Amino acid sequence: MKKSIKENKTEQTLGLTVTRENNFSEWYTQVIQKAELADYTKVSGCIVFRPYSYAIWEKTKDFLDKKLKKSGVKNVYFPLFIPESLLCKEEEHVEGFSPEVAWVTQAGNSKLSEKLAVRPTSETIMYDTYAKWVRSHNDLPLRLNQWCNIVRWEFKYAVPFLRTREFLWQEGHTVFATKKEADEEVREILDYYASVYEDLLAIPVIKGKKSQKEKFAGADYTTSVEVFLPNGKAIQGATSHCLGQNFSKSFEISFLDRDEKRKHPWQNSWGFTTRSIGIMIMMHGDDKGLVIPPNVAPTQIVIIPILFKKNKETVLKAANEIKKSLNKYEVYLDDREAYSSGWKFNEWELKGVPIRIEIGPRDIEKKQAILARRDTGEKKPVPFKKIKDEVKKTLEDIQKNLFKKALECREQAKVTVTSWDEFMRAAENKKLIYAMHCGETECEDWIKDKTKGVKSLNMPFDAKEPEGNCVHCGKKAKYWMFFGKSY
Ligand code: 87F
Repeated sequence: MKKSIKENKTEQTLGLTVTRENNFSEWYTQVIQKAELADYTKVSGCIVFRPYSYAIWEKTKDFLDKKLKKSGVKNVYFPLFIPESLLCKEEEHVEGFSPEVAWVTQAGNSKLSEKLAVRPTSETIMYDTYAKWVRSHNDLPLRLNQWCNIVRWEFKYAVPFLRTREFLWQEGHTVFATKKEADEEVREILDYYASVYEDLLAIPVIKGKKSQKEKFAGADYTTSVEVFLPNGKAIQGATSHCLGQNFSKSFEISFLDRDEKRKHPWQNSWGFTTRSIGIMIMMHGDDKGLVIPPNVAPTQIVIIPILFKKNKETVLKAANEIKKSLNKYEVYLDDREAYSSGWKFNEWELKGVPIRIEIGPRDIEKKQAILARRDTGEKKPVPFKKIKDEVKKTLEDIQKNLFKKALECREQAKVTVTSWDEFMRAAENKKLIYAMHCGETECEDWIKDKTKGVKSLNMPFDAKEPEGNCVHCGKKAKYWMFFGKSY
C-alpha cells in the first residue's frame, strides 16, 4: 500500500532508535515517551501519568485493594500537610530523610506560623490521630490504608516511575494488641505484594528481611520483595515494616487490655508504589517496545482489519463479530482509516498489546483470522470458531511465558559466592550475588564503597542456616544475603 508523505514522516519517529541491550536507559526513556505512558513537565523530577500508564496503575491498584479489603483493611484519607512539630516527633523516623522533605512556609504574602511538610509518608499525622482513637483492646486491631500521592525531594537523577519527586502509592498503617498479630500481618501483606508482582505483573520476587543497615530506621524490622532486572540491577519492589512499639511510645498510643493493664500497642506500616509500573516496563520490554502481561494490560487484544476499497464492509463486519465474541476481554478494534495496517502493527507492538488479530478479505474466504502474540512474535491462522478458545489459551500462555522468562533471566544472573574475590568479580559482571554476611552495618558500608554501590537486598525467608564466615570481613556469618547494584 502506498503511504502518504505525512505517514512516512511519523513512521520514522514512531519506533525505537536504540536497542535495550546497547543503551538500556535511552531505550527506557524512549519506550516511556513513544508508548505514551508518561511525559515530562516543567517541574523537574515529576512526570505526567498519561492514560496508558494510569490505566495500568488502576488495574494494579484494584487487584491489591481487593486483597486488602478482603483481609479487613479499610481505606481512609489523611491530610497532605504535616506540621513540623509532628513530623519531627519520632527522631529516628525523619533522621536521614530530612533533606528530602518539601515544606510549605507561606500562603499568599503571609508567612505561616508553623511550616507544613508535604507528606513524604504519613506515619506521624496518622499516629497522632490514632492516639485519640485507640482506647481499649476493643478498638484493636485498627487497620487503615490510604491511596495517595507522596513528595520526596530526591537529588539523585530522576528515572520515570522508579524515582520521581512525586509518586503514587498506598500506605497501610495498622495497630495490634499483640506482637504476634503484628508479625503475622507483616508477612500477610508482603505475600499480597508478591502476588501483585508475580500473578499480575509476571515478575518473580525474592521475599525476605532487610539488613540492619537497609531497614526503615523507625522500624523493628523491615521485610521486602526484591526484583532483579535484565540490565543487571536489582530494585526493591515494596516493603512491609514491623514498627514494634516505637511509634506507639513516642505518639502516646495506648490501650486498656483485657487484664486491665494499660499497654502500648504494636504497629506495622507497609507501602506499594507506582515504581511497579517502571519495573514491569523494564522487565518485559524488548527492542520493539513495551510488552505488557495480559493480566494488567489496558488493552489485551487489538483487532486490525485489513481494509481495501473492495470488501471493506464485509471485513469490518467480521472484525466486529470477533470483537463481540471476545467481550469479556479488553478489546480495541482499530478501524482508523488514516493509518496503514503496517503502521498500526508497529504502534500496537510498541504499546505492548499481548494479542493482535489481523483479518483481511482472504482470511474471510478461509473463515479464519491471523493471531499474533507480542511476546514471541509468533503468528498463526485460527478458524473463526476457535478464536475464543485460542485467545483464552494464548493470553494465559503469554502471562506464564513472561514470568518464566523473567525467572530464567534472574536465575542465570544468580551466583553464590564464598570469597571476596568472587564477590568482586560477580559485582563487576552485574550478577545477583548470594553470600553469607555478618550483618554488621559497617561491613555493608565497606562493601558498598569497594564495589561502587553494591548493596544488600534482603535475607530470603527460605534461606538455609549460614555455616561459615562473612564474605567480606571474615567474621562468623549470621545470614545468607542477596546483594546487587540497585536503583
Ligand atoms: C522521606 C522523608 C521523610 C522514607 C522519607 O516504607 C520521611 C521518610 O519515613 C520516611 N522516606 N521514609 C520511610 C517510609 C516508611 C514506610 N511508610 C509507610 C514505608 C511504607 C509506607
